[in-house]
Amino acid sequence: MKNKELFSKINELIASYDPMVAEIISAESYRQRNTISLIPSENYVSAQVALALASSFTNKYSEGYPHVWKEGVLIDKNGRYYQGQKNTNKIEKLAIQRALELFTDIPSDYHANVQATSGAPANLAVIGAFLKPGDTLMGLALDFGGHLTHGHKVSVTSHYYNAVHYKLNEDGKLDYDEIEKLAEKYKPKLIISGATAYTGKIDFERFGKIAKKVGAILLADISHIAGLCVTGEHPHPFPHADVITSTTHKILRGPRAGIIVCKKEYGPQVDKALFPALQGGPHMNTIAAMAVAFKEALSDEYKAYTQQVVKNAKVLSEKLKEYNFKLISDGTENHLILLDVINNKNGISVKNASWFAERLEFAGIVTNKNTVPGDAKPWNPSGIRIGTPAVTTLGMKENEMVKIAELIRLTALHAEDDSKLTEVKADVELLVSKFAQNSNFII
Ligand code: DSN
Repeated sequence: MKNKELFSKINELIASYDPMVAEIISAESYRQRNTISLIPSENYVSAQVALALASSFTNKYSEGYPHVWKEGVLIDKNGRYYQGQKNTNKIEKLAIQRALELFTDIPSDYHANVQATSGAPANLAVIGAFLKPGDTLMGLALDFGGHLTHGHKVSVTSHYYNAVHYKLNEDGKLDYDEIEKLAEKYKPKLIISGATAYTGKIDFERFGKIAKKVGAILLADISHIAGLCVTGEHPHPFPHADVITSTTHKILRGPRAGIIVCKKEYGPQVDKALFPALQGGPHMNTIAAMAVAFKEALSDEYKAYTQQVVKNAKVLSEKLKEYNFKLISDGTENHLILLDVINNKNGISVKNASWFAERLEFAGIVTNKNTVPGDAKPWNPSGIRIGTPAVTTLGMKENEMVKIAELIRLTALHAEDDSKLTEVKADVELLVSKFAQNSNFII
């Protein structure tokens, strides 16, 4: 049975009990099969990841860990609070072992925690592991591509800690001399390198030197680029960083969850900061799905996938440039492209980025509005963020990127014209449904 038939049978089963829910699930599948997802943090999972999520592990409570720490040494001994953990211990140990294999060269020097329910709790746990309330952390400012949990004013990471921020330079690049100056001035206990909307390569070695100089822990939040780091398409944070965090559902194509990998010496405090300090029972079905996703990410097919993600981003960005869109940092060195659709007098611009994101969706192209460096109003940003992980999973290559650039251009040029955008939408559906139809991923 093909994956598509299998999942349609599963939905028939849901429909036989709850037609209302089944109908909404079908509608979402239809939406995904007929629109192009260019949101760089989205992807499609394999059937085996989806089915592990639906497994009996969802029934189990497993507070604690499949190990205990004794004087800084990890002991292979049941560290759970409830009975019935024979299999949860096996699956979590397997996920940890695969995570270490995937993220490190010398697994025995590191520790992995696979219990964070997403990237935000993973970051909170790491901050809690190393900082006391009131201590200083430093990260990239949100309006320059940083994340809420890197100390933004609406996040608990600035309510409980003293957050200071570095920005990008005028070319949209990290300015390491400036970061070093700020670190020397504010003496943060934790420096966060990583972003949600940064199109350049990150020099983790330089970050590591800066952190060392001021006595800070270096956290590399690689949620967006994890897949590129583990396959060599982007420099790896280790051994320069002390800890890395990542979501597992973006380019890693796993379940919606977070992972923390740290130098072994920090294992006890990181584990304690995640549970019991921050979370309760781990989601064991998600951990099972993570183990599957890590096996996939260790394969040659996955390496080829990440190479294609980068190639696709290059072609898409070059084509958009050719069409006179304004790209922050003039291109991309990863999978992510940031368009300034407002401040571009001599090229393609629109009246409002939020409105343009809606018009793109009308045409079947799903993106997100985003701040660009220097935006004064994060709620009314000037940018559109796009990326290639999802379309690459569907099997799209350079030719399709050229087509997608053309469809974005047409949408921008005719943004006010519903009938023209309906034509674009028909082209989008034709393009994506062909790939969705043949894909073995869950779409
Ligand atoms: N929502 C994530 C992203 O899209 O990058 C960040 O949390």
